[in-house]
Amino acid sequence: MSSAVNFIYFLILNTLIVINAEDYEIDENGYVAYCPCMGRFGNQADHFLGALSFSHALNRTLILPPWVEYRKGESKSIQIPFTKYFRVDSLEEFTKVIPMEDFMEHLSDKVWPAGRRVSFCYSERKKLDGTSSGSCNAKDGNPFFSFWDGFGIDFDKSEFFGPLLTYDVIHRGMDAIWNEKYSSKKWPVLAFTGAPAAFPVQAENVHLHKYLKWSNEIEEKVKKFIINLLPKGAFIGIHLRNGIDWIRACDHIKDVKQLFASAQCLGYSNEKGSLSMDICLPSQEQVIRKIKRIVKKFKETHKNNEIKSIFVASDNNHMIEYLNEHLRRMKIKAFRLPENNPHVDLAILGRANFFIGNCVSSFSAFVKRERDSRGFLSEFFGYPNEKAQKNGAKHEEL
Ligand SMILES: Nc1nc2c(ncn2[C@@H]2O[C@H](COP(=O)(O)OP(=O)(O)OP(=O)(O)O)[C@@H](O)[C@H]2O)c(=O)[nH]1
Ligand SMILES: *[C@@H]1O[C@H](CO)[C@@H](O)[C@H](O)[C@H]1NC(C)=O
Repeated sequence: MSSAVNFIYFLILNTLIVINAEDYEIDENGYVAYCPCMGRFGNQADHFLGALSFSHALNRTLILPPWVEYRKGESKSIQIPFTKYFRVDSLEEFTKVIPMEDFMEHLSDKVWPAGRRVSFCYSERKKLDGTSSGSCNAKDGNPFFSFWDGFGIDFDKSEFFGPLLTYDVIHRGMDAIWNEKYSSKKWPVLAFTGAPAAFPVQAENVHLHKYLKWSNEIEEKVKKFIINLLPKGAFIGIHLRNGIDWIRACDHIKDVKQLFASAQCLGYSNEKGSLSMDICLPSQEQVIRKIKRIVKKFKETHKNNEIKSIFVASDNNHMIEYLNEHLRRMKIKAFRLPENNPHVDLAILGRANFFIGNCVSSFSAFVKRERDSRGFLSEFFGYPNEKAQKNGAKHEEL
């Protein structure tokens, strides 16, 4: 090789190294890591917004954890990189973040070397067999083990931060107390056994959803589906949560005032209504009635953009035939994704001209938040109450 070519190689190599070093600067203010160990996607997304708010309040970098997923017939969870579903740059507009894969590969040896890894939990977590060991036992159970072990992380010590400290940095100036008790010099990484966040997401953190933007991969799939498979024209997206686990969960509504995400329609202190079976598990008749009503309402306000189709997302029964049968006269057809893909389902629901969700479901809540941040319209099955609505309408007429 000539020396000129060599020199060019040297230049390229050097630039690459510089870029690399710049990309992975250490945050002297420290990091927050956690395992999204509770629930499935909707639950984890609620927790994520809280964790984002928490790390922002402490002025630490949030280590973006992979999403924890469960596959039928597999006993261990699998971890999907955060960036498979979401963009990093839009989150950076709000606060400091780094994907966990990048942190572990490029920074952990310097910032958080093996032998000095402390797990944080509110109070002791018993071992799987129920015995006590004065530890967070951060890797005990599923998905706890798979999550941390997937990165080769072992914990050397536990730190119980309760009962003096809580995650609630929105009230009571908790952020200052955290930083006082756990300086970034001594505690570069606060690694929590679960999300440093509340479920459901606190009202004050709902707006953070605007920084959560779907990855290009998901956006591409959404575009393909809408362009190639849906008829031209406006469409309503609906979420039908009706699997066996949900039917069982709805059994509990008689014992509680709120269930899962229900605060999104009932208000956090039930100031906007109370739970009912119509809200948790609407009947087929209620579903079709609500759709018809929305179609008519939409027609009045969007004269040149009538509803042409319904996009159905569901964990179980999409009711496609039933919907087609009952919407034939309105010349509206129902569609679904050919495959089971929760994230593409969510992203399509986010794009619909109107959305009808399940108020109790945190899966629906994801869509509602995304749509709110864009000023798109949404409603819920069974809410507001049909009778109340009719009375309200009569009232207005008088
Ligand atoms: N593909 C697809 N999957 C869904 C749909 N609704 C629910 N699921 C699946 O069921 C899971 C429900 O759990 P979450 O996402 O936590 O939401 P949730 O409705 O509040 O339900 P629970 O947490 O189980 O009480 C989702 O993560 C999906 O895996 C849907 O419309 N489409
Ligand atoms: C927040 O952390 C950054 C380093 O990531 C630092 O430059 C900045 O001064 C900190 N802000 C405050 C208010 O402490």
